[in-house]
Amino acid sequence: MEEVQEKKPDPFFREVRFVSSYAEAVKVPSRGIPHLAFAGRSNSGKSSLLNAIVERKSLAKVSSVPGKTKLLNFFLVSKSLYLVDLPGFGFSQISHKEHEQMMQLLMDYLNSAKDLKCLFLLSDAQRELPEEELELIGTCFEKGIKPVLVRTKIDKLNQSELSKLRKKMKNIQQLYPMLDVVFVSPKSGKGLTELRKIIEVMMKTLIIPVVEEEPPMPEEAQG
Ligand SMILES: Nc1nc2c(ncn2[C@@H]2O[C@H](COP(=O)(O)OP(=O)(O)O)[C@@H](O)[C@H]2O)c(=O)[nH]1
Ligand SMILES: [Mg+2]
Repeated sequence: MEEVQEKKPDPFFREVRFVSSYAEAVKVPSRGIPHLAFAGRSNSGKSSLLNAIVERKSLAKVSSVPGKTKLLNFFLVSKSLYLVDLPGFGFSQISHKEHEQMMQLLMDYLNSAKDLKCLFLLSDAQRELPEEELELIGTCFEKGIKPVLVRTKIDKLNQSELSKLRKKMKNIQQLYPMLDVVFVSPKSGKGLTELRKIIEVMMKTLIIPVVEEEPPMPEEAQG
């Protein structure tokens, strides 16, 4: 069934501003505000998707030059969450050294950021899903970070390619039953409502319940 594309403005996501960039994961401060990060190969569509979610044309830099962004870029949404545009990690067969460096930066971030709650792992729908992406999904589950597999540029597939992709993704979900898989195209708007919904639901589960404090002991009963 085709998804209905909503075009109405989203006030929550529209309240967004760039806050800062970090070249090292250990420098990222912990403020108790959840991080939702966008990872994936260079050119997989991270910046385009982030812009589409917040309904801005060029908040995150959309680059036609692969691998240009090498920093962790933080965008604060409605003072409630950070969307993090992560550096693309390239294909190891093309640029081995850079691939290793960017993978290391991503792993450092996964290991050190207490506030990182969700990783959107983007992968161009026209390509096979690399083994490394599957491993990353496993790593996220191990660390208690919610992974969401996002197949991008879905507008470039025809119906038969789409149904093949759906089957493949179902197989992956048999491997990881808790994995959300979303098909998106910032170009056509497909999948954006679904992604925002995932974020909304996750934000609700993240609200730490207020533990009712035990009433203080009366003075005479202490000690
Ligand atoms: N056709 C199509 N092109 C896209 C889509 N998303 C991104 N692109 C293009 O893919 C290229 C890389 O996108 P970008 O967002 O910079 O990828 P990043 O390197 O992962 O941040 C750009 O030329 C985008 O215009 C999409 O959904 N459909
Ligand atoms: Mg980018």
